[in-house]
Amino acid sequence: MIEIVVGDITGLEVDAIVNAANASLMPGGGVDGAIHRAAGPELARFTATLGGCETGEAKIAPGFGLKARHVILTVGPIWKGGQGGEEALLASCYHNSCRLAEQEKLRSLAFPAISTGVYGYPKAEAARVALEALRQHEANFDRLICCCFSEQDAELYRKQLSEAGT
Ligand code: AR6
Repeated sequence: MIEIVVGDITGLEVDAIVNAANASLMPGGGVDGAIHRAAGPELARFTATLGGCETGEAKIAPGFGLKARHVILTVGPIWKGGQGGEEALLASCYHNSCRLAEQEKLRSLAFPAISTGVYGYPKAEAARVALEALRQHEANFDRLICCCFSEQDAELYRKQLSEAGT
């Protein structure tokens, strides 16, 4: 079952947390800034060696100072009105992050609401895309978590889950 939790993703004790990064993989703001602050400077030193990341792709790093053992870095699409392939790119972020975790035999994985902050993706739409993609990987994990930063955001996820009849 997909879990919807409210809180700061940096505090989760899971095999990996996913970071909503930028293409350079250098520390930014939002959840990315929080993850880098909690992991410590080793994370940026490591991500500097990864050669960046294309939108929709994912890379993996150790968790360093985090409670999570790994960080999966993915780059969400910047919302441009929905005609620029944003939905497929956002779904790819979820699929590719899950695939990396599956390859590494990780059993618990937590996602933030990728692209819904600075990148401007409408939150309800993003929740639908996230849940549709994650449902396809659910069976491969003991815990698959959507970590929302507010109760309001979590409510959007719960609404999508109930509309989908799960
Ligand atoms: N834990 C969980 N969720 C959080 C946290 C947290 N600690 N902090 C913020 N959120 P954003 P994006 C939520 O802007 O839109 C960075 O500068 C937040 O409420 O972090 O993909 C990168 O370097 C929102 O719902 O990511 C990129 O340049 C969600 O995380 C750019 O921002 C995503 O918001 C990526 O933009």
